[in-house]
Amino acid sequence: MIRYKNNPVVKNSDIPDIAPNLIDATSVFNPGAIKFGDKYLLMLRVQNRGRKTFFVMAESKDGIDFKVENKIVELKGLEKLENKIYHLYDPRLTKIEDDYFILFAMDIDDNCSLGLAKTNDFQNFEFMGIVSEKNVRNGVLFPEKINGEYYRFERPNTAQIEGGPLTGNSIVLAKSKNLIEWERIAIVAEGIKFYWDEMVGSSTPPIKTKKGWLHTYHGIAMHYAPIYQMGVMLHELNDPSKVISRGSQNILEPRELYELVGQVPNVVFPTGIIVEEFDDEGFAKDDSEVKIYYGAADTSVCLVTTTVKELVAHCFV
Ligand code: BMA
Repeated sequence: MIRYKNNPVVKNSDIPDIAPNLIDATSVFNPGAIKFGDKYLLMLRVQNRGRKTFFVMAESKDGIDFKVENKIVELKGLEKLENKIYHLYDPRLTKIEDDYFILFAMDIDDNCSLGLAKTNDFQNFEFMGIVSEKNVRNGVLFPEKINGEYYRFERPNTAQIEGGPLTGNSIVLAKSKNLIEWERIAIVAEGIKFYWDEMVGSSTPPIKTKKGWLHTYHGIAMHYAPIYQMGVMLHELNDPSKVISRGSQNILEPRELYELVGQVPNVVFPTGIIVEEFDDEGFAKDDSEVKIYYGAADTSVCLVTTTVKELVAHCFV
């Protein structure tokens, strides 16, 4: 994993003032990422000084220099919800056929659930609904149907960090006929006590490779103050409930100052992945560059690059 030398790629000072809600933004982190035509897009999680969260789009020609839009993303239909909405955050972007989907965490009422939205142009967004049971976070959609159904990983929030947030120690595979109602199939990964990934949750949407579905996740070491890191695992193409191999070590951990110090120290939290090259059958090419965007210390957006081949290899370390 090679950190971009001028990280962070987006920081709070890059967020334009958008009156009245976003003036002198406090932090920007955990972005969704996607290639849209010849542009790289990020859907940023931006916090204002009231610690209220907003989604703001940013675009780039090279995946490095981002221009942040001068407007807050509006999800049409969200206003019809009767629930009390506190925050929308940690968006993951997936293209399925001709549509682009945003799966994100929603702090509502007394819990966190997954929300889904759809767009075709990244200008108009349609809220599709709350699409999980209560207490679920870290949803990532597969980019294609498997045996005629949609798939995702999700992370039930069932573990309480002392003095911290409700988190979880299992990643669950679920399937759906319509993207709205989901049926859980199997636990695919659990936290491993005393090591780097005691708590776990999916990071970025799965990537189809010839070797299997490549799935990045975050692991939290809990021995003292939490340390958020990133790992990889590989799932069978026709049946992602089967894990081919899960790396035993993290592939990215807080080391640089911008990861060690900030709003929440010791955090790398990847949420966006862009693979540059796919073959004609839709498999990510072995030698293709992979860009991974992550939140650093819940304060800024950073970039690491690697290749498909290296990520796959690390599933077996
Ligand atoms: C998790 C989520 C993430 C956040 C991380 C570190 O529980 O809330 O959004 O980046 O904690 O604070």
